[in-house]
Amino acid sequence: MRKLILLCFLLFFSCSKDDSTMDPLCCVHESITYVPTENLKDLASFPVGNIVSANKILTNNQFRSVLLNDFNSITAENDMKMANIFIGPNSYDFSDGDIIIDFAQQNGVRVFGHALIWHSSIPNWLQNYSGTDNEFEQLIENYIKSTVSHFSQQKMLIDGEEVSVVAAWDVVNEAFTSQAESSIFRQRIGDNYLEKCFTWAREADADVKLFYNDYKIESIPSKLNQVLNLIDDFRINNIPIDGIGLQMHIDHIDPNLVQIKNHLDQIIEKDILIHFSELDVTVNRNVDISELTYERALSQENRYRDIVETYRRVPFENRFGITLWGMRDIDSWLLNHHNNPLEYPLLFDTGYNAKIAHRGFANGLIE
Ligand code: 9MR
Repeated sequence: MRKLILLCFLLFFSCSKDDSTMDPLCCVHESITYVPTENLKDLASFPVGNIVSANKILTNNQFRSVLLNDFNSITAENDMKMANIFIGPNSYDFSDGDIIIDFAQQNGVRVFGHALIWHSSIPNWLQNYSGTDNEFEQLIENYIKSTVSHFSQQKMLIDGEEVSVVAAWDVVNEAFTSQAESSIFRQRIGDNYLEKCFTWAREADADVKLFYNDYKIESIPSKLNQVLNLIDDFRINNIPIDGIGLQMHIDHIDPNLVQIKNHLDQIIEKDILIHFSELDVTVNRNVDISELTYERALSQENRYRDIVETYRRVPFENRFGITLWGMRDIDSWLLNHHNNPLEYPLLFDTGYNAKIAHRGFANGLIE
C-alpha cells in the first residue's frame, strides 16, 4: 500500500511539471515549446538579429511584435538585394528598403544591409546588358555608390550617439563558388572586382562596416582559406574590409563543434568583425521524422546553445552579432531549398510559440 501511495505521489508531481503536457493516461510528454522569461536581445552582449520583408513589417502585427521582443538587428531577406533595387541602368527602386529602414529607425533597431553583389541576385536586364565592359563597370560603381549613399542617410540615436540605421553591408556574397567565378562581375569587371566593389562602397560611406559574407566557412577548409587570404590581400593592398559574415546554415549534428571552433578561431586571429549572419539549424535532412520529435528538438536546443556559446569565443570588440535566417520554421527558405516541408530549423513554431531551441539560444548567451 505504501508503495502504491508513493507511486501516485511521484506520478502526480511528474505530470504537473511546468514544461510538460499531460495526456489522459498521465504520460509525460516533454514539450518542444516553452514560455521564455527573458528576451534574447536583453541577454546578449551583441546584437541579435532576424530577417524581415517590407511586406511582413507592413501587414503582420504578430510578426512585428515577436521580432521587436527578441531582436535588435534586422536584415532584409530579399528586399535590399540587387535584383530588387537595380531596376534599370542608373535607375533604382529603394521603396521596400526604405520601409524597412523607417521601421528600424522608429524602433531603434539596427539594419544589416544585405547584399550589394551576389551572382544569384542579378536583374535580367543587367545579365543581358549589351554595353561595353567599361560601361558595365560604370553601372556597377554607380549602383553600389547610389545604394550605399541612399541608405546611409537615415540616422538614429543609440545611447545618446547618432548612428546610421544601416550599420553594415554585405558588399560581396558568396564569391568563392563556380557560379560566382563565371558571373558577369568577374567576366566583365575582371579578377579584381571584389577589391573594386569594396572600394566603391567605402567611397560612398566612410563609416558603414563592410563585410564579405559566405556559407560553409565553418566547415570547408578551402573556403576558410579563401576567406583568410581575402582578408590578407585586402589589408596588404589597403582595400577596406571590416568584417566577415559566416552564414552558418548548419545541421544539428554537422559540422562537428570542434571543427567550427577551429575555423572560427582562425578568423578570430585576423582581428576582424565577425557576424554569424544567416543562422539556422536543420534537424531532418534525411527526412526520417514526420513531425518535430522531442528528442530532435532537444538536440537542436543543445546545438543552438553550443553555437551561441561558440560565438562568444569572438573577442567582445569584434562581436558584430548573430542573425537568424527566419522566425518560424514554416517561413524558412530551407523548406523549398531541400524540397522538404518537414524541416524545423528555426526558433519559433507556426503559432509563433518559442521552441526549446530558443531556450538553447538564450542559455548560450549567458556569460
Ligand atoms: O532566404 C532567401 C530566399 O527567400 C531567396 O529566394 C533566396 C534568393 O534570393 O535567397 C535566400 O537567402 C539567401 C541569402 O540571401 C544569401 N545566403 C543564402 C540564403 C539562402 O539561400
